[in-house]
Amino acid sequence: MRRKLAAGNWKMNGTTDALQEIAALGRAHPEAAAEVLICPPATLIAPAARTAGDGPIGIGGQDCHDEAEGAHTGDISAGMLADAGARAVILGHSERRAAHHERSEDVRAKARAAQAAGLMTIICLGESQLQREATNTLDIIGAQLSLSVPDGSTGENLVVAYEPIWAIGSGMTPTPDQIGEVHDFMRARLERRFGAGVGRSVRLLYGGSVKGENAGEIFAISNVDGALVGGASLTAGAFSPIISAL
Ligand code: G2H
Repeated sequence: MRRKLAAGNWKMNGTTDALQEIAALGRAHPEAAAEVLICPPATLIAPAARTAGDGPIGIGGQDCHDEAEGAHTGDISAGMLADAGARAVILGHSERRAAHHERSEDVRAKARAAQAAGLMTIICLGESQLQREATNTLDIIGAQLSLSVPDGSTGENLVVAYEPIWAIGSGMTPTPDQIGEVHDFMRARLERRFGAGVGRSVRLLYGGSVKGENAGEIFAISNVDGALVGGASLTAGAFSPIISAL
């Protein structure tokens, strides 16, 4: 039985004032059956972890370097994220693949480093509008999945998030059939690569314009184990109904 997961990706939003949203979320879901994560900007990870304390909200990062330390100005290692109180890290988000030219091979190297540092990795995949129209979406997803996910991944240290690029922050969501087709495909691929035990234990999240109003319908889709949420995770008021829908 896979535990449901709601992960909030704050992207480049939030200063110390926003910590009150984490405190409020913890108060609203003191015994959440689902796992709840907030991934704030790196500057807020340590104070967010202090705010979350031993409560139900876990804290994660949004990226890490693939090396443990060294001459990499501006970068942060997985061990540093863990040291600051993170238990997870988002990797390969399409905004990083686009703006920082991250290839799936780079994402895999980062994921290997993060898993070695004890972090749960949330690896993001997704096709653009152009790719959906011009090619077979499942070919794109299959290639990203096999190249981005490291060998040795398990149900504990790997979560995969399907985020069609055209649905991110756009208000557009795919149909339930479109989401289900990709999630069933990812499940089959993971089972083929890692065996049924591990393949069935990896959680698959949907991401892209998830909000309180559409969360219930999305969570009812086969092989959707939760959501990676951007805009609607920035306040406790907006994120709370999504958690409740899990
Ligand atoms: C997709 C998602 C969070 P939003 O980027 O990863 O953001 O929910 O704002 O579309």
